[in-house]
Amino acid sequence: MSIRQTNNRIAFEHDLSRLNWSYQHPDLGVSLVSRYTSLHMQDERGRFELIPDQLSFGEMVDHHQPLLSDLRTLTGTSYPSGYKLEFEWGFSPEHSYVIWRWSIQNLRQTTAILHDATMLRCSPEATHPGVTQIGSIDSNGIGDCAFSFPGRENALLLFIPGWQSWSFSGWIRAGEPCPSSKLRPFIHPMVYDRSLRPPKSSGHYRSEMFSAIVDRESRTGICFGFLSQREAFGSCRLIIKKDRREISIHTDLDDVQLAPGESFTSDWACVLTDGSGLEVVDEFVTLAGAVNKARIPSQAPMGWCSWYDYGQAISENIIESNLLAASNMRSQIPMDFIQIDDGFQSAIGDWTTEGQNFPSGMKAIADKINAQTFRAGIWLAPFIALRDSRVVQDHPGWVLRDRSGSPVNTGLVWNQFGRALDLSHPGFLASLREVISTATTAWGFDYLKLDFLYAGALAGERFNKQITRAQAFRRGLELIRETAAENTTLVGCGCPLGPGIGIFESMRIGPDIRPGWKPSFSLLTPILQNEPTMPAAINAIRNTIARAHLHRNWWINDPDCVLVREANSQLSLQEIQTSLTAVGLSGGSVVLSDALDSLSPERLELFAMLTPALLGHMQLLPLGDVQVHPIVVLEQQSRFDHWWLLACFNLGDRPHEFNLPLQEILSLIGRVHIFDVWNQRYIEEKIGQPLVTRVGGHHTALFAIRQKTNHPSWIGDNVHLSQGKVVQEWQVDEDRIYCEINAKRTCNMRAHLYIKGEVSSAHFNGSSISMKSEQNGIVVLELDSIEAGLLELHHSSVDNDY
Ligand code: 9PG
Repeated sequence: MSIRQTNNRIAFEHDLSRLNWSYQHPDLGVSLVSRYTSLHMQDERGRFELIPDQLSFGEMVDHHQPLLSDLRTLTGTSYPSGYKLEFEWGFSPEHSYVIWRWSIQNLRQTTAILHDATMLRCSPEATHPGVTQIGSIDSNGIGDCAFSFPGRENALLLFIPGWQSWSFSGWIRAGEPCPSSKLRPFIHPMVYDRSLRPPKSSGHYRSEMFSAIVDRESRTGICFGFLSQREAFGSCRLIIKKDRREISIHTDLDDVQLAPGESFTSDWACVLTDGSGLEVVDEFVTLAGAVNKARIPSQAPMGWCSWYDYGQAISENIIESNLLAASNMRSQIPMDFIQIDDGFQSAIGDWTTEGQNFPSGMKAIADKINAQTFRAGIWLAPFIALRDSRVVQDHPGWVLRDRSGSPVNTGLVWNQFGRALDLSHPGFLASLREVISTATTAWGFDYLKLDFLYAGALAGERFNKQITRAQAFRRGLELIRETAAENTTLVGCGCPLGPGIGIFESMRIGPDIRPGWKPSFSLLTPILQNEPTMPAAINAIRNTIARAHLHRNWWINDPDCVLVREANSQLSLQEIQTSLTAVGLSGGSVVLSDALDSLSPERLELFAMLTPALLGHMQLLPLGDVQVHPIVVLEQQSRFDHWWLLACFNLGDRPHEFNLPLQEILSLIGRVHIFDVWNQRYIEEKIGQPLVTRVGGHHTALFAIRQKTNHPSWIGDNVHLSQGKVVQEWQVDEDRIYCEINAKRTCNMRAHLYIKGEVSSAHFNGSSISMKSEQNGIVVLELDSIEAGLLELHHSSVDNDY
């Protein structure tokens, strides 16, 4: 007996006699057969694995889901051993995914404890040895469980999304280990859920929330895992070896208590396959964004942050002098907010008592920032505290502890071990509300950078034993969201990603930047070079590329600040350009964190090229070594123009030669205009032969690429990273070009245009300007101190074909 649903891509089938289900995408050669969800749990009879026995299915129901696609849902119910287990499956008649979740109700007279659940298991092994099974399952059904996926082992890429903002994220070649931190007690509690570092055995992987596998030859991809992390934290396990391919999905139930009559419902899990290569992840995160009602403002935040030049050594005077500088340079460097970072508070944990370096108080400084018409931003780390803070001294009961009563390990923070706070404790929740309303209502800040949030999601013995840590964490975030006004921008940082969707307008998606390429910490520096999550330009850039797909699906990505200063920095100009390319092509928030009065006009211009943020986000291409030499593309479009930004990042230490098959990447024919942005240099290429470019270690080549025709064309400029967004209107007659320009700031513009005929006159806002002709029909024009205006060019037409 079976229940089978199909659409023109996939088949989804329940095998009732064998008690397993299968998902197949025959055209792509993907198939998986899994057993049903089972739970590890315990009651007064001991520990056991609860497995559904006979499933009785309900009717199929069609649901109109405005955010997802229309879904056909099916439920199945089972009553093993005094519990009600219910499954719900959603099948999309149009798309190639299925979703499912489960719930358990305790029909017995005693409290049960839930340890974990396995929601997908495609391996033939039955269960954990030594665990009693309750329920019944045909062992043949388990033997059928399997996962088949096309592709040779060394053509497969696996996606690791990473646990929280600072955790490593990236595409790994199957067989290669996932980069991991060596600093066990100091870093692991921060960046790995339950401090679990990536498995060491070759071919084994663990991934938080979701994962993906892509065969770079056939472009077949599968993405699987959870669409939300509100009820429980989940993870995926993968085994990819020559002779063995397995995937599984697990739910961490935190030993939560299930009282008689009570029930628990899981988050939705999902399996999705398609043939779009690495973009299979985009499709998955789009679904997750919809399920969680992501909050996505139309504009990416733009501003200044005190942290990366001053650290904790800030004061009222420092903030005021930077405010003044920001205000004075506003027409050249547009910014929306001034954000005060760590250092204003009397202690980590005591947020409402200002330190001595802010004698006028936080309301006064917020008022001053607002008076200059900037939004006022402030940093808070509301889920963590240091041992000597008043909050820890006065409320030891709010500190999250392990079974032995010791505070749980938060990792090494500010050179000591911190204290995590219990988000299920009513006393703490009341104080949390107070902290948020003080910062927003009493002081007047409307941009909150909320940091070290992972501390609220650490495993421990909570006050309320009937909710999972994911539920406690999510409710804590919801309380913050409700307390802050609707128009307050919340930026998450150090935050487990899944629960933040639908709460934060913006989220840090990588480790901290630092004014140096690699991690550094006094004498330990030599052994920290490959630490993947410590502050370093390379670590911030790597995650910004790897997590680009989250942008505008889950929130506005915060790729962390940019540092362009010459003094007090070890970053070379080329390293800064690499960082600017990553931040710019992420489309995310654009935040400067240098002492503003220390910056040269040239360096300010570099930063200004990122304002306003680009629309869209870069897409990583499955070419070459995606870890060390990632190649990304971002398509740009306007009413009258269509072009691509293509960046070749060399994150390695040695020069690298990139071979770009442009025809394949951009599907263009004939000749193309290529503009080398960082060298402001024109290149013309005939499509067909690959573009070969040698890029130094830590450098990036950024190209703007357009199809070449006889028509005049904008080629590139020094004003905006997009290489064309300054052009608001573009009209071409037989012998005239009208071009409306808006730089959205005052600047000295240097633009490259392609004009086949000779330019006889050029005017900007009615005044004659001079232009320089170069080879290949390229003309260069320079306009000093402009913001917006009309550029009018007369030229001899060579061909009459436009
Ligand atoms: C303020 C900073 C900045 C920065 C955040 C966060 O000790 N530590 O392990 C540690 C880790 C991260 C960190 C600071 C300290 O950075 O990402 O932007 O706000 O806090 O303290």
